[in-house]
Amino acid sequence: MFGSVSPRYAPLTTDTVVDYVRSRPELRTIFYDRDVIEAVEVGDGNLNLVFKVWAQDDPQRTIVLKQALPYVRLVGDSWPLPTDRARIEAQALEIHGRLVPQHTPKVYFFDPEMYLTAMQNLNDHLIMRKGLVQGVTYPHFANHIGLFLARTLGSTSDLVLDYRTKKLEVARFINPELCKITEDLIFVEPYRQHERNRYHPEIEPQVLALQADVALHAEVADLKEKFMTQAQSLLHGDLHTGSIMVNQRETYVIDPEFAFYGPMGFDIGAVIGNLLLSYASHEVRTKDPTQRAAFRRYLTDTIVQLWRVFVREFQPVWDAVDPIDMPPAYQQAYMRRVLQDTAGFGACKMMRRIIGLAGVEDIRGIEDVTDKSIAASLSLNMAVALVKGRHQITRIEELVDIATGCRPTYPWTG
Ligand code: SR1
Ligand code: MG
Repeated sequence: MFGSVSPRYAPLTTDTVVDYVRSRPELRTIFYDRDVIEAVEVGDGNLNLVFKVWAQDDPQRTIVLKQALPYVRLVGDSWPLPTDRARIEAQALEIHGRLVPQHTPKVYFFDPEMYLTAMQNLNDHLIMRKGLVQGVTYPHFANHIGLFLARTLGSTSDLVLDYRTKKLEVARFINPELCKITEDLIFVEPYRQHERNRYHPEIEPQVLALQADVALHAEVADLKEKFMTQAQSLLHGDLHTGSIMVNQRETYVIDPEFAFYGPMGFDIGAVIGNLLLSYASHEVRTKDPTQRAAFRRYLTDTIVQLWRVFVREFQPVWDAVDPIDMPPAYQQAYMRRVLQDTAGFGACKMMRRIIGLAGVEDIRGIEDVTDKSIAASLSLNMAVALVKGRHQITRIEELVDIATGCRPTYPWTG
């Protein structure tokens, strides 16, 4: 255990959640005494309880309650996890809400004794990963997420915060156990035989080759070191397409419980790596070549556009720095480093989803094992090419070209 849990803490159930809601003064403008209140537990993530709660006669009056469990839900109480992550998430949501309110769910309150946040129910939005699996496109996503990344990463960096605030913020967001999950699941376990790995046996030859690739290990070690030591900006820390809710008009970023001060490229890479996993999955998910090409074009255009928007929206940060301290050549080198980090971290995020404990529906949800192996093989080839090729990348189009130039190795020949 990580310290003691509050004596008031009890995991909510569908039987207790309604009384809890009625007890909260912050919710009196949403739910009235006369209401019949209904609730369902909908958490399908790896860690927490999530309840949707609504008034029976007016389902538009609705909220979500997210409560931390003291262990990893995916595995059980053999893997304890600090409930302090709920505080981290609430404080990150507060910052995101200030910087990009249009992309952050409204928070009604945080209960520090129940490790629970009450927030807007994004009822009209879908987890982006589910939409991408279906081949749905989101025309505003690139602009929205590019802006989200520029604002949240730029405004929390040393380029904007004063020296003291930045260091106090780094301290406030120290998140060791959640970072340790990332360090192990993303930077360690996929590259060795490990009991927590979960790849399907058909892909084993390619996994074993990757696990024997010493040059790859050196690159991953480099990225791990950067993840652990570069307190560049306040990261979301887990910005995959399961942490994004979308519809045709809007984009919301949820679930920043892995937030900490780390390298910007980790968040940008998470988005791009997951878009590339979707790209790989449609090698088999979309059988019609014309449809496949169109959807993949959407994915690659999105990657290019989100980076361009990120750079454009980051420009006001550069416009405000002292040009003697940070001349244009430094600024360009900084952005190039972020781009190369993006490629490397995105690639590590792809490999972990194929080999490691927590997979993603895009790939692991493919039922036919041959199809799944093709998509997994392509994902791994894209990821290895990106990790190894990232030092030469100077433009986002080059990142896309490296990834889209790959083919699956499966089925094996010879
Ligand atoms: C044991 S937790 C596995 C994963 O779930 C979260 O969403 C993070 O991605 C973490 O790595
Ligand atoms: Mg999450």
